[in-house]
Amino acid sequence: METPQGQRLICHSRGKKSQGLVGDRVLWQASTDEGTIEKIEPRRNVFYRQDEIRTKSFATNLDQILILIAAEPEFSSSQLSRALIAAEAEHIKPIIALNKSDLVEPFARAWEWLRPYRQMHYGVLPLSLKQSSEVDHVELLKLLHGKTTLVLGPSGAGKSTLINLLAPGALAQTGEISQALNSGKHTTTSTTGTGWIPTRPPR
Ligand SMILES: Nc1nc2c(ncn2[C@@H]2O[C@H](COP(=O)(O)OP(=O)(O)O)[C@@H](O)[C@H]2O)c(=O)[nH]1
Ligand SMILES: [Mg+2]
Repeated sequence: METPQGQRLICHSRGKKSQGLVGDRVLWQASTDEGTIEKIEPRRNVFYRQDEIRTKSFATNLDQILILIAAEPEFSSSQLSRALIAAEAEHIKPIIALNKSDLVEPFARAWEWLRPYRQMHYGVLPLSLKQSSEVDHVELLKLLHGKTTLVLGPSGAGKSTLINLLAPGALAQTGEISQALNSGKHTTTSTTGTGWIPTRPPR
């Protein structure tokens, strides 16, 4: 939990099980060394993570999601589609970005493969996050400015690189949420790392 002053506290919920989601706004009360969540404010939307087996609430109060994929490693079309559907269902704006444009051949292949998405109203933003010149990211930075954005994409796409670029040191501070997409009995080999970053300007 983070206070309006930017102080971070570990808070427990009143009930046995935490009902909180990433992005929740809460009313809390200080206890001796930490805090208790008294109430979760109404949510303006909820982003769900879904697979064949279950649906799990994942993050809330979002302005948009950034689906970050890259020329390499290959990405799964079903994960891309699921993310788009989950966003549309909650009226959250999706942005698709294809990273690693410096890898010319795989990038051209992926770009071609994304043609249907480019032809829908989404568009796809080409990126090379490793090239640290601001000019390359100015478009993305404009889209993220002042917005609460959930960044998701497969492992290796460049999420950590992006977060470091936006807020050097943020990874050490906030940590990163990583989890298997299909954990449980019918586990597949696909794993997705997801990082959440508030892209609002610092207070
Ligand atoms: N060639 C190339 N590599 C990149 C680019 N952006 C990130 N990478 C590299 O891709 C790898 C995975 O990036 P990382 O940010 O850790 O991905 P994450 O798993 O989504 O957090 C790292 O070795 C990065 O240095 C890029 O634009 N071009
Ligand atoms: Mg990472």
